[in-house]
Amino acid sequence: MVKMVLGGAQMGPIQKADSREAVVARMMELMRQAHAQGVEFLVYPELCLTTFFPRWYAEDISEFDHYFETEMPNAATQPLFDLARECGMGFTFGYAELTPDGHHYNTSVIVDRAGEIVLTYRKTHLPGHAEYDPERTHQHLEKRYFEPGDTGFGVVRSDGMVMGMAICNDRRWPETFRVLGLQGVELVTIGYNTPSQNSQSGDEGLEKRLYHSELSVTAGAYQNSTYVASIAKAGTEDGHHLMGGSILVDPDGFVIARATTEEDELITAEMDTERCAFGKSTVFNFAAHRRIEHYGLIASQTGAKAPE
Ligand code: CDT
Repeated sequence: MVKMVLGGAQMGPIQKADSREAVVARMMELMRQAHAQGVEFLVYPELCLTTFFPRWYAEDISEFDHYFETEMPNAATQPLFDLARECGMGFTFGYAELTPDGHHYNTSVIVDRAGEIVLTYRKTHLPGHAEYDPERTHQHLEKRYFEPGDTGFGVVRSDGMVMGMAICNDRRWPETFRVLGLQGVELVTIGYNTPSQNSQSGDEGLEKRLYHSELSVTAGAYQNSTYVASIAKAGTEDGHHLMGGSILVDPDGFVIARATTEEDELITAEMDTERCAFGKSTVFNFAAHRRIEHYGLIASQTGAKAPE
């Protein structure tokens, strides 16, 4: 069981022109603030070393390989790993990964207090589209630049608690949380880049998007009796607005910390993994109550099939 201060490091916008070194300096500043406030585990957003480049179309996708990291840590991120080790702080962050054999993933890692990567996750649910779509108000080309992740939703017991990761759109799928819940997860970390406007629906703006994000995350926390840290990259990147709304959520589904800006902003809350035990042993005691004989469709069918 672990009692500690959990931190969420919301990041403000990152422009195309910003260097990795400049971004890592901002991440380190947030880590120093977190350390001063007693944080022992810090959560950064999805794709937090670069601008959210899937909003741009490139005919030849290799033109965007410069947004990808070929190793982790690397020269630009090593100072962050070093600072975390000095502070005795675990952390997680997202980045675009290009593997030695040429695969492109939207990836996040958990780094323990000793500075070692202890879990890698590659995004499962890739939203958007693969080809330029002139009908949309803006492009969301994750299906063009990334392959669906090959890791699945794993967990790791690290620094005394069971942790797992999801990335952005994954949070909208209850399957994500349940697969992590079935492995006893006590902290789910989620980074996101969510445009504040739906590119295909003019009436889905910032307010609805913030609501749907919070609804998904608080439900996932409650239904699996786990803490969740859901952390944004926010603000206007090269003219395109991303919503903020970073939150930390307790195992009863209540928001225990909330960002109020669209800038680099630290949020913190006390967490105690013992609080996960009540829900996991009562209403969401999976061993006692789940009826898997009726859940087969979830793992055998993608599209919905309504009766004639
Ligand atoms: N980055 C990411 O996954 N964003 C999506 C936008 C959905 S609209 C294509 C999200 O679910 O927040």
